[in-house]
Amino acid sequence: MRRTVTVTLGVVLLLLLFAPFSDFSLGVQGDEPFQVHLPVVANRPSRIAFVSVPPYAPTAEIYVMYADGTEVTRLTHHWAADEAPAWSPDGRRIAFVSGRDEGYGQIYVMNADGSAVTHLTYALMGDAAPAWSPDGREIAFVSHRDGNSEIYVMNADGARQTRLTNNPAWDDYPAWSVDGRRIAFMSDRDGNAEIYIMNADGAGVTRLTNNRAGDYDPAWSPDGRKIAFVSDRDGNRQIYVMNADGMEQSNLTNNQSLDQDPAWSPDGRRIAFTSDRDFLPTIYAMNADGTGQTRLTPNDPFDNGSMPAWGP
Ligand SMILES: [Ca+2]
Ligand SMILES: [Ca+2]
Ligand SMILES: [Ca+2]
Repeated sequence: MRRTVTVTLGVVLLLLLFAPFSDFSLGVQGDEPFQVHLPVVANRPSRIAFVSVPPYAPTAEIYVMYADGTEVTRLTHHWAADEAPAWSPDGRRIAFVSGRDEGYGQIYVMNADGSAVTHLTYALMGDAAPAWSPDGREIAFVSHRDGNSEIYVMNADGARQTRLTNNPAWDDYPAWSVDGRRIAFMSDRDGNAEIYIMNADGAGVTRLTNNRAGDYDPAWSPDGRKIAFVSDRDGNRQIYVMNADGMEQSNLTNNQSLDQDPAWSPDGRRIAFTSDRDFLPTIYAMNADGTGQTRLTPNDPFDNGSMPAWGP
């Protein structure tokens, strides 16, 4: 009996002694033995932040996943709605809109892992649609603080909140050009929703679309040449793309469902968007020419996703 115990103990000790070494030898005999020990930032896939209402939860929360739809991680945990995520250019922070303090939306920022939530705006009537400038120093956003929807800009820490548009119309959906010199936005100042661009100081407003349908939500391509946007000119909301001067407007999605919220991948080859073609809104991505439309969030009847923001 005693000998059996001793032998068993000896075997356990031997296993404990050699376990680290066997792990090590397994590691060095693998195909890429040292990859797990080195920073792999250069090979890290890009990430998509998005909004989803979890099962049995009262409101929307912000999630992040890799661009292939894997490793979905929840970032916010609050009974109030959290939505409209926008990446800082370095991928380290996410601006978003939350009703957690005032009950109506205000702009917040958090680290990309959901920590260090900071409250940036406190306006009456609420703020929305944060969009980070390409140099990371400023955030454009929408506010109703002066009586109607206008585009504003502030430093990324919330300082120097400045109005850029001054028009009784609905002005919304700011999107920076990659060189930081211009902001595309939507306005119905000429009778219905159209896409406009202006200089980053609010001057030089130029209309890019001109039709009787609604045109919304511009998104500048990373090379600065194209603007994706949403239009219901063909009967329901679809994703379109045009040159940055408004020429060559073409349809990328063409179906009976609602497709919206276009967001370019950092390499400009793909566009993520929200589609309700599977009943609930979910995140899709397609090639920049509209081909290869694939669902990213799981094909589960309870899964839903919207407002994708494609980060580095
Ligand atoms: Ca929430
Ligand atoms: Ca306005
Ligand atoms: Ca229009």
